[in-house]
Amino acid sequence: MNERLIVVSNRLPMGDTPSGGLVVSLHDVLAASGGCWIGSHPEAGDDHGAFERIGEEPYQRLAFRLTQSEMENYYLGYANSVLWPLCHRRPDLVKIRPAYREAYEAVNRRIAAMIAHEVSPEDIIWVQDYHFIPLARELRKLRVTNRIGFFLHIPFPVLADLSIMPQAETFAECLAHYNLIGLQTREDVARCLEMFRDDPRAEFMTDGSIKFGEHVSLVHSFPIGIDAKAFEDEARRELPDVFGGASPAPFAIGVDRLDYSKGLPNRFRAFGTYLADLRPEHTRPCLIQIAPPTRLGVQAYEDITEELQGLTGKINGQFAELDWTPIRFINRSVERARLAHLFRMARCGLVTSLADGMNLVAKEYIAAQDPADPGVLVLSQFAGAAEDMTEALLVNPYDIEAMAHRIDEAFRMPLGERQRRYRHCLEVVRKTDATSWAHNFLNVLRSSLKALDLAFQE
Ligand code: ADQ
Repeated sequence: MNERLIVVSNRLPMGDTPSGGLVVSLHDVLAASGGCWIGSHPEAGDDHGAFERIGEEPYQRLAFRLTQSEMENYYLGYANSVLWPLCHRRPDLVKIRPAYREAYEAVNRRIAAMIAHEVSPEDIIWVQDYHFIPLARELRKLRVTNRIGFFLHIPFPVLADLSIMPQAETFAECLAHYNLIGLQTREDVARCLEMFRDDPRAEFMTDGSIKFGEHVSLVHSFPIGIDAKAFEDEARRELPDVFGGASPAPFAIGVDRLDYSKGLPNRFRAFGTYLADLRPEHTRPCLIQIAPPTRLGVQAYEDITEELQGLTGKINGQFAELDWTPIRFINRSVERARLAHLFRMARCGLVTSLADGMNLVAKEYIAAQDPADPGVLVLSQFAGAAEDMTEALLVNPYDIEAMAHRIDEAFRMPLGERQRRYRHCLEVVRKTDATSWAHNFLNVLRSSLKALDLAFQE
């Protein structure tokens, strides 16, 4: 059998040296299977009916270009102003416009038609994330009978919020066209099953699969991870002088895309409360927050940027001294080697998401620590990572006082306890790494389908 893996994601990863857990792990799997990766690229040719082929080795990359209107209505619109806020429990930020939904459906139809031309009978297709929920349905309409799996990188929405979505009844139906629905956590699986249980069209089979019309799907959790070994190695490399000669006081670090789901205002407020009420006298701790802007053009992202600039100004205005700036708010992305180095130097890593599929920064922070003198991860109970990393300092990010106390605890924690917690978290990071994520998903996709094929033959 000459099986190829076809990965579909919103954006095509570029560059010869891939970085980031997801890209690296898929890169390896694709290279081994001689498969192909399909995704958008801003410089792809604008032939609307065919992919542009970029490179052949070690696997093919097939690019498509999104038009200006598709960017506005499909990407910034339906994907990031409807589905993203809805899945992150911010229905107040959902913007419903008919043009968004139409563009979302149209892009999924267009890409499905292009994939249908590419696919061979033995291929398996793995669709990534909320940009492409209807893709399997569109492929099935074109009589593509291959195995198709789907992985949702963000939280599965709560049932009560689903009805806010335009054409809410199609959500379950679209998902049911996938043979395997992969989610980050067991809690996500529970929410997805609750949705199917609430839907009279869905029938639960004795083997745990769900029958929906003529389709049978499995729902399973596959916690995503990082390339742990590579990140541990990266953090061990000596880098000269990241602070330009000034040796830093103990500091906490946050690294996030500048997104309202990451709980940054609450984090800044908690740090302010820590400075005001808990900081030992004569100490000058800092919070280094690295947060490059994303999704420019969506109002909610402009609002959060402004709110954070205001908070930084206020807290620094209140506490700064001529030679001490308590919050350093850096709106840029930082290269990975430097990031790993900063993680290792930081006494405390802050991940305070209000909702988050997994949060890879939590795993990167742990992988970067020095085992002889590790820092402490303060982790939101609402990040998917908290389901397994139970020895991080878990916190409710809505509780500012509690977060301030967690920061204090992290700065004061004795070495023995730091090491114990670190070792437990590191074990989780290594066990649920990027490679096992991809392999586990693909193994279940293959084996579930064998079982289903047999069932259909009987
Ligand atoms: P994101 O919301 O992007 O991912 P996250 O999982 O934290 O969140 O991944 C961010 C990645 O970007 C990390 O590797 C991080 O190091 C990097 N990064 C962030 N800020 C950076 C900066 N300033 N400079 C350089 N690198 C930076 C979505 C979901 C998550 C889920 C992932 C993967 O929202 O919940 O964990 O997909 O499934």
